[in-house]
Amino acid sequence: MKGIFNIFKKGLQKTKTSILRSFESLFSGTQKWDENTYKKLEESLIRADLGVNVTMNLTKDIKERYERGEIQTADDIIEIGSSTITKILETDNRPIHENPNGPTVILMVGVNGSGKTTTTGKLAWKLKQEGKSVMLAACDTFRAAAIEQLKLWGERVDCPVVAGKHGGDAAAIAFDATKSALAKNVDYLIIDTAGRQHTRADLMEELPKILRTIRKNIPEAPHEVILVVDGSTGTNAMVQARQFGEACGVTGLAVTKLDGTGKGGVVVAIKDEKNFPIHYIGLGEQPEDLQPFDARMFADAIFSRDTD
Ligand SMILES: Nc1nc2c(ncn2[C@@H]2O[C@H](COP(=O)(O)OP(=O)(O)O)[C@@H](O)[C@H]2O)c(=O)[nH]1
Ligand SMILES: [Mg+2]
Repeated sequence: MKGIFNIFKKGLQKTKTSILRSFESLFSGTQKWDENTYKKLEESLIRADLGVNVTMNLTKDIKERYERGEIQTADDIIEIGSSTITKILETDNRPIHENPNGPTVILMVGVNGSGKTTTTGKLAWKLKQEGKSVMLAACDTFRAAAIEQLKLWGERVDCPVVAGKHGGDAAAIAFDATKSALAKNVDYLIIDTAGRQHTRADLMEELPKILRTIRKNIPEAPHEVILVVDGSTGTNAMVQARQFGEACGVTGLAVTKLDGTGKGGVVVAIKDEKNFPIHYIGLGEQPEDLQPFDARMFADAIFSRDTD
C-alpha cells in the first residue's frame, strides 16, 4: 500500500504544491482575515482548478469556521480541505463491471491526444496482471500511427490486437473484434477509438455505428464506456467531461497525465459536477502508471505535508 501511495504522491506533487500554497498563504500575514483574504483564497482555489462550486463552498466553510474561532493554523484548513475533497471524491465510485457471461466490452472515448490508446494499453496490462485474458481492437483508423501504436501495446502486454487498414471502416473492425472475442472467449475486449470533437461530424457519427455493430454480436455491450480526459489541460478536461458525458453514454472516467502537472484539482471539479465513477488515473506512460482511483489516497497525496 505504501508503494502505491508513494506513486500517487509523486504523481500529484505539483497539484499538492499549488493547493497547499494557497492554504499556507492565508497565514503569511499576521492580520485578522477579512473579505480580501477570502477573495484571495477563492482566486487560488480557482487557479488550482477545483471549479467554481467547490471553491465557493470550501471558502464559505473556511470563513464560517474561522469566525467561530476554529481555525488557528494552516493545518486546520488543510484538515478541512482534505475532508471536504475526500467526501466529494468518494461518492459513487465503483470498479469497472465484469460481464460474467462472456467478454466484457470496454469502449474508450475522448478527444484526440487525451491518452485513449495509452490507457487502453495500460488497462490491458493491468487486467493481464490480474490473470484475465484481454483482446484489443484498433478502431482508430483515422490516424495513421494509431494502429501501430496499439499493436505495439499488444506486443508489450502480450495480447491479440484486431486491426484493419488506415482509413478503413472502424465499425467493421469493432464487428470482427467482438466476433473474435466471443470465439476465443476472452475476458475483456477493449476497443480503442479515434479522437472525436463535436466539430467533426463524421467522427461523432462513427460512434453510434460502432455501437450498432458491437451489439449485433453482443447485445448488452459495451459494458463500459470509459471517457479518457487529459487532466493536464485543467479546466479543458472539465469541458470534455461535459461534452462527452452527454453525447456518448459515458459510464465512467479515466483521467490521464496527472503526473508532472499542477492540474489535479480538476478531478475534484469533474467529480463534483458530473459525479461519474472515476475508475483510473494515469500517472505516466509506463504500463504500471495506471492506478485505480482511490479517493482517500488521492486526497491524502494532495494534502500530506511530509516530504519523504
Ligand atoms: N505523462 C503522461 N503521458 C501520457 C499519459 N497518458 C498518455 N500520455 C501520452 O500522451 C500522448 C497521447 O496519448 P495517446 O494515448 O496517443 O492519446 P489518444 O490520441 O487519445 O489515443 C502520448 O504521447 C502518450 O504517451 C499519462 O498518464 N502521463
Ligand atoms: Mg489513440
